[in-house]
Amino acid sequence: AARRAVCPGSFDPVTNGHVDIIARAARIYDEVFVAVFVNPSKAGLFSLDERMEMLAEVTPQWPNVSVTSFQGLVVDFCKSNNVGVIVKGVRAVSDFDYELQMAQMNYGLAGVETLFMPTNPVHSFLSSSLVKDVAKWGGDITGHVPEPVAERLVARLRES
Ligand code: COD
Repeated sequence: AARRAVCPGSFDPVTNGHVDIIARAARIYDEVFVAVFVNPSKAGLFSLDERMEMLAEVTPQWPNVSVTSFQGLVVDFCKSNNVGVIVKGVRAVSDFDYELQMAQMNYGLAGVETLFMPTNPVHSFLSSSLVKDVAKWGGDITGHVPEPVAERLVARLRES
């Protein structure tokens, strides 16, 4: 059977930290789903469609990666799509605390495993929210997000 993994997240927007984890997961598993979590209680800067478009734009070089979305529990997404592993990037010890709780909950709920991947240190301090904040105040985000994402960020923040 094909070994399938999922990289779940908000991806509002996708950063180079996310791309690094997706690329590394694509080397380990036969198929990787990048699944954008639909959070009804949080609007975000980009719509679900925009987030998925950007993810597709920056992952064409990995033919075994596909971009999708999900509502509800990540383990239910796993069940419906025959996915056995959740891949998570861990930036620092501070991430580990909450990620460990989620991993244990997800294993308990459905026997779905979690693979923790240590972030490339060049992305340790990177998050979607920091990128949005830096871009908002005119800071340089080159190297933190793929070029098409940087362009969309600048355009979106100019609108507001
Ligand atoms: N370097 C490497 N990896 C990174 C970096 C970085 N700089 N930044 C983020 N990541 C990785 C992390 O693994 C992170 O979890 C993932 O990318 C996604 O990041 P975000 O910020 O886009 O997404 P989050 O943290 O908002 O996503 C949270 C989930 C949507 C994964 C989580 O809330 C979830 O699974 N929700 C579904 C509901 C559910 O099942 N809840 C119960 C869980 S027990």
